[in-house]
Amino acid sequence: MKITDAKVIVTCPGRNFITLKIMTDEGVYGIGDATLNGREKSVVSYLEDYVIPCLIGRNPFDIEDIWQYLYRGVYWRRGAITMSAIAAVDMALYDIKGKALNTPVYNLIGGRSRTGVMVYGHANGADLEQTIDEVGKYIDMGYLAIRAQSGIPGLQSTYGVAKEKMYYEPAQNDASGLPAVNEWSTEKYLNFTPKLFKKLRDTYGEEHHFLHDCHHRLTPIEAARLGKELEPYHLFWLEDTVQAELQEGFRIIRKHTTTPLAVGEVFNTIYDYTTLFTEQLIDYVRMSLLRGGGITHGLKVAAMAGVYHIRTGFHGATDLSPVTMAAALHFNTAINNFGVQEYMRHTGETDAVFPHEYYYDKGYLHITDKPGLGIDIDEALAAKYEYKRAYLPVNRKLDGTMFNW
Ligand code: EZ4
Ligand code: CO
Repeated sequence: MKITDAKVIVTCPGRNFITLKIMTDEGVYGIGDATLNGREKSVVSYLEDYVIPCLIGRNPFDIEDIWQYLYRGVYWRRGAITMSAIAAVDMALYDIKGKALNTPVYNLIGGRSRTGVMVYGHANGADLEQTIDEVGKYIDMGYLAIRAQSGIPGLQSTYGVAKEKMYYEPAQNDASGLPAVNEWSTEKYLNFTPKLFKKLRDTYGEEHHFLHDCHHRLTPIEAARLGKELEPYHLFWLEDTVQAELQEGFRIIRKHTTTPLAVGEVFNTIYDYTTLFTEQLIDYVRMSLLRGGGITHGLKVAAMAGVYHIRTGFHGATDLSPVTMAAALHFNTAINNFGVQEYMRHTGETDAVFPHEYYYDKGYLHITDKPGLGIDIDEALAAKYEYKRAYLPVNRKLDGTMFNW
């Protein structure tokens, strides 16, 4: 079998998605997600101008060699753009191999390890009372794990609080077409957040898993304080407490708290994790297959994580397309050290562009035995939605100082 052609499909059914489609001489094609929220066109160029010419004529079954060619062979390694582009190729090749061998992708990487993939949903409200109510709605929908984010008294905007409750959309411009500006106070946040989780446990008891995302806004010692104060409420995890480039910072957090830690949605290779893994400083790997070089690299990361008692909890926000979700579900079904999968729902508009096999039932996502990834793109429908530049917000402290979003 030979790759004969490949193309990049740009669409915006409510938000921007980039999809790579690889075609073969036997008529089988595969698709992969290449969406990098807020910087989408950089990956389009990377694929069209540099990657696609290298794929033509290759045997699509040689997934490892093609991966290494695109990683080692480029000299300029790592980074969100490079690794997202490689991920798109990798997902598409697995999709092709599954279809060609007439088997679902999970059978190519270990087979079935579990009956379903536990997911967590996103409950959020403008204030404490509303957030408590929103969590109740997720419990009513059967979710076993729920992330809770709330507006903070005294701050006009907070990460994770959306107007459209089910479909959180972080990328949207301000009136001038530039990034919206959020407002931040670590003091207000740290004083408020333990109250939220106390109220959640008082209201709903111990049965459900509760999660929370700090979105990189604390220093290690502040994260240690929060982790410690949240201990009585038994969180499933506390996510992205600090700006994560400094792996050594996690030593301080770990020394002070037993609250489980998750990190990595902005990471893109196994090398971002070496200190975190070998010193057992975290509990969950957040790097999605999209950001981290696809299934080929994800398998290596999960294998190394497993040695250190670390499980997966992949990023699954609305800005990762249903193609990444399909790939993640095959992956999560096959590996042993799966923990949880983030599931921020896509809108009906997006789901129509990406017809898929996976479905939600009572707290779990399930895949079917359809060969490949069980995902497709409706190109005619995709063509109706023109790309719109949309930035992620930026974040400033109350005195105007530029901060982490
Ligand atoms: O901010 O995917 O856990 N999920 C998150 C997301 C990220 C977005 C950025 O594009 O932190 O909301
Ligand atoms: Co996050």
